[in-house]
Amino acid sequence: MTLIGWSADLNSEKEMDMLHIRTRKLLGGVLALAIIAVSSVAQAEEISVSIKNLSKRDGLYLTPVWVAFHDGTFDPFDVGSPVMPGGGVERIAEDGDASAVMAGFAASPAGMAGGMDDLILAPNGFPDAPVFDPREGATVAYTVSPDQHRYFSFLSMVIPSNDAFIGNDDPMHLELFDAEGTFQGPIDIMVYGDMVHDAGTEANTEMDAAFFDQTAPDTGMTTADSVQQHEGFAGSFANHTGPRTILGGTSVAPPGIFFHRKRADFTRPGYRIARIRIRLIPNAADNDQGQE
Ligand SMILES: [Ca+2]
Ligand SMILES: [Ca+2]
Repeated sequence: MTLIGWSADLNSEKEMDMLHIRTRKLLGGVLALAIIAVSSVAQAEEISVSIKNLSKRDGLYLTPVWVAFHDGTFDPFDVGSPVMPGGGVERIAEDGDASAVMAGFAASPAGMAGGMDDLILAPNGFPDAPVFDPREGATVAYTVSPDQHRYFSFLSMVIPSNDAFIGNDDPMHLELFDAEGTFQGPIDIMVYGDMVHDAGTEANTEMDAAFFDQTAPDTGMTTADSVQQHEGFAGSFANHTGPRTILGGTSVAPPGIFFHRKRADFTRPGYRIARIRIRLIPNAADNDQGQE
């Protein structure tokens, strides 16, 4: 897990200065008013979330990325344990379908407590499917509150595969704000090839795999294994077994997408799948106050 990381907070000092300015402006008023005003400063932050597929040309695709901002209690999978059959992780990992995880999130304690989730699309790449092509990126802005959205989670399917996906196991690992509400960024989450999970819900036959000969959702040979690090495609650096289908192969549906034997092999040392970059967007009101 040391491969997920982020750099030091560069913004907290400025934010504290802003807080002090606002607090001083309220000193003439009643104490209760000051407390309400200061807490409102801490509660509304604009952030940007940028997803980038880092795999090279003829490399891997990623389905639209499910992202969530929550209180740290939403935990849809654990490495070493099977996922719920037919649940949100299986649907994402096999078909890139986020609807089940979004429904599960909305009904969860984290969702009920004001958690927020979204599906980040990449509409400019492959026609008719908002997937992240190799090298493609997208950025979305969100208004988050340190109280309700302290932690960040994400999930996305690796294409092509039977049930390979990326996402954080520990729902409290990616901390946007500390307990005092201070933004912990700028945050860069690097996802490497050895962080690709196998959902354990479908055999890695490389048949009935998205982009190859999968004809309908939820097909393939069902398994009930634990989530684990993905072994790699057949014939990959880490997995020498079986005839190669994906690596060096060309997709069937949609047709004609080539997957390079090395550039689509996420088990090669240092292979970079994706980067998720989270930044605080400077607040226009803060800037006005700073200039006074
Ligand atoms: Ca977990
Ligand atoms: Ca599998």
